[in-house]
Amino acid sequence: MSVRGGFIALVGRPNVGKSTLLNALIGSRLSIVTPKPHTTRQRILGVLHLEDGSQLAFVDTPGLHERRGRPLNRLMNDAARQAMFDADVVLVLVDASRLGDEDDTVLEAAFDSGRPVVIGVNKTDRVRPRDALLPVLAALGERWPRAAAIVPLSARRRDNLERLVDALLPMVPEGPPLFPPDMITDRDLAYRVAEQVREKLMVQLRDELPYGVAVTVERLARDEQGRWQVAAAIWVEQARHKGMVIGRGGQLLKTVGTQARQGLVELLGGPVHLELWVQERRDWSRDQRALRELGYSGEG
Ligand SMILES: Nc1nc2c(ncn2[C@@H]2O[C@H](COP(=O)(O)OP(=O)(O)OP(=O)(O)O)[C@@H](O)[C@H]2O)c(=O)[nH]1
Ligand SMILES: [Mg+2]
Repeated sequence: MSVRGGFIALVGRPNVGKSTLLNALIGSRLSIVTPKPHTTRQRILGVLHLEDGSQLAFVDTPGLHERRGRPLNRLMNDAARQAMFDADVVLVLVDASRLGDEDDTVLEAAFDSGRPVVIGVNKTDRVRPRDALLPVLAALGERWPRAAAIVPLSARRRDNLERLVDALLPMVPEGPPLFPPDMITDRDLAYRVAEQVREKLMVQLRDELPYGVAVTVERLARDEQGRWQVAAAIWVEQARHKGMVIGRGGQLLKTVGTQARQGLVELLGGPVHLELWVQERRDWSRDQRALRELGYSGEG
């Protein structure tokens, strides 16, 4: 059998489970996941190595959305659109329990890219009774006859992922390996550390605040005892947001620190000392220069 390799853009409206699916496919918590929409801000690669040496490189992207205005939102949409153009196959993920107009917008954009499109129908575990899934799949098939495949699945339960991989593999080109055998992502440790902290912040913060925080890693090193020394800055858009991140008596930041440290012990594979502080960078999500300096460069 021939060895294959290619890129699969994982796109969909916010919150459908793209990052959960990436992590489930690769078997590692590469991309952060929260119950809130707009969690992923930049693309991240996850390489699936198959037994015969074939490689499927999945590109998780920010949820495509209509929310315009802030340059950060534009960067997020651009990252998702660019990933489609760079891919061999576009995998559009939808939520089986909540299909809507926003999915149509994403599917239209996916077909416009000219790439073959596979529709992944996620969160099937939420559909009750189970038979109720059949009309959903039939309606999708009727509305999008150009889809190369429609695969029901549950990323959370890892249901039907083999069938998804079986559908995608023949759609990528034959050829020599694209990545070294031990490479599973293109993002470095500092990026993943910052994202780990942002994940816990997003979960803890209320209202609009989760969308106005950024995290940068200022120190990431191992001391002589083999303990990781991590220091990270949390950036807010307004001075008054500082207190909201810190919380009454420092409680919120403390909770974030405890949870992030636990995540980092798993990620870094050893004891971690974590230091966090909060700084203001006024209106950073609307400011091109600030976006660049906080790591949100044009290449998304
Ligand atoms: N019940 C159920 N929940 C799921 C499934 N997959 C993901 N979720 C949940 O859906 C929520 C959003 O998941 P994410 O993976 O962050 O979604 P996303 O599409 O990456 O979201 P954005 O990055 O914001 O665009 C989380 O609470 C997940 O646990 C699934 O198969 N079943
Ligand atoms: Mg995501």
